[in-house]
Amino acid sequence: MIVEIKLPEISENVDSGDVVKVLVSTGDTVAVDQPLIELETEKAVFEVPSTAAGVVSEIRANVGDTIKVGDVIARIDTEAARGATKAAPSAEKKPVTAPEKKAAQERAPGPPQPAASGEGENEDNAESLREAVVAVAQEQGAAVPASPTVRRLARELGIEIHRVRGSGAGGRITSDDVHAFAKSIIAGARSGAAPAGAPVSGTRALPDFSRFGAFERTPMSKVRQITAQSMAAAWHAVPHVTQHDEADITALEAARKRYAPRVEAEGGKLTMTSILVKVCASALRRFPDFNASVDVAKSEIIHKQYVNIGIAVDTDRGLLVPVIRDADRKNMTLLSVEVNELAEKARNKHIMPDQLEGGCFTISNLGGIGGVGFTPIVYWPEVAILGVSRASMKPVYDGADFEPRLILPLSLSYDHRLIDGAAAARFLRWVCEAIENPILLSLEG
Ligand code: CAO
Repeated sequence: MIVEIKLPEISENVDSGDVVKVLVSTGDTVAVDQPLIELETEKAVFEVPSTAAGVVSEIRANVGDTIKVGDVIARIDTEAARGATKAAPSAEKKPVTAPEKKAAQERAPGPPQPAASGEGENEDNAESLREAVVAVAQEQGAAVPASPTVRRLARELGIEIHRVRGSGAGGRITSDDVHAFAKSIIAGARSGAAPAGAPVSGTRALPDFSRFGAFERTPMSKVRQITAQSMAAAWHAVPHVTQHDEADITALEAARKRYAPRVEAEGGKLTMTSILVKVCASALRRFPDFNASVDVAKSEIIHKQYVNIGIAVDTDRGLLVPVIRDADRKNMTLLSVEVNELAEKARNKHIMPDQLEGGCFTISNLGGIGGVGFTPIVYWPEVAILGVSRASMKPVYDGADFEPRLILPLSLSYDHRLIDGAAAARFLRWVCEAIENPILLSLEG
């Protein structure tokens, strides 16, 4: 029997992706869950597995194609499948199962959406509001509606997509819009005038490096391109300030070591990161302005009633930020299991786009590598991010003597449009005190 393998539902608001790699050839024997292609969407790069075992009789997806949910990727002859079995689960190739994905979707309240028209507003108002929202989002470098193909075209032309005005429905940017924008830049350059919305520093013409020495050019990976876009956009949209503080984790570290085997028996790893997820989830409940987004177009603040925490994970493809849903409702063992699992999936390309969205606040722990402090970039549309550096022994004066104490440096970057310095200092102090006195989590968290 010939089975058609179609592109399954990816996540909310993502209905297509670009084929980055084709991982099988016609005539190959494939097993269930074996990756067929690598797909890039606006959110992530991930592998799409086969749902049938057999021999590949046809491949419909080619590198560079944009395919939609429901499009046929390959045809598998299941009858010719002698010896093709279910892929053996391994740490390297642990698949994301459909029930896992469904459970994640059911748990997930979904990502924060661009503001839509309020109830009761007439259609004209709704349309102008939508236009205003798109315009502001574009000015701020926020996520803008455009297909991966159009984004790629903009990248190839060295144009920052959020600078382009979309003429399509709901402000969607078309390839004609990108071409028109490119022409306006060329016309502006010829006349010596900078066109409105001309690209900023990142896209300025580079010098001729060969004047200074030898060099080579290598293509940016997809994850690197996405990171470059979202970091530059956040940098332009959010006025950043970073607050630094220190927590004494001497007692916590002893407790972590004591209880680590218990958590390990449940499949988790009790680390500073998973402990901080618990502490920050409680802090977000106590300080709701840190669990918010700014809607500039409506002059409104969106306070979220759910607490989803993103974890920055260093992978060989670059930075990925998987999200732990409802972190405030999970105990530390569960959180430790989930941090471990999501970090593994991110590293092994098994993370799905919907596991990378919907975050309220992000934790970036560089302490396993080193460093005494850094200024993380707020992960827009969130309003704050906690940077964690390496804990080290320091002499702390207790009023009589210097005591050796294990001190953890913490750096909180925040969106100063919404959060003032005093509020940030209070938030971070509370986090430090909760780390030093975990009873605060029960009393106030
Ligand atoms: N201070 C001192 N030691 C620390 C520490 C800290 N802040 N954080 C972790 N460590 C130690 C751990 O205790 C562990 O030591 P042992 O092996 O002796 O137990 C070791 O460092 C490695 O920790 P880990 O990486 O296994 O676990 P983690 O939960 O601490 O980190 C994760 C998980 C996903 C956050 C981490 O692997 C990672 O990817 N970090 C990089 C994040 C990043 O790139 N941020 C930058 C974003 S902006 O570009």
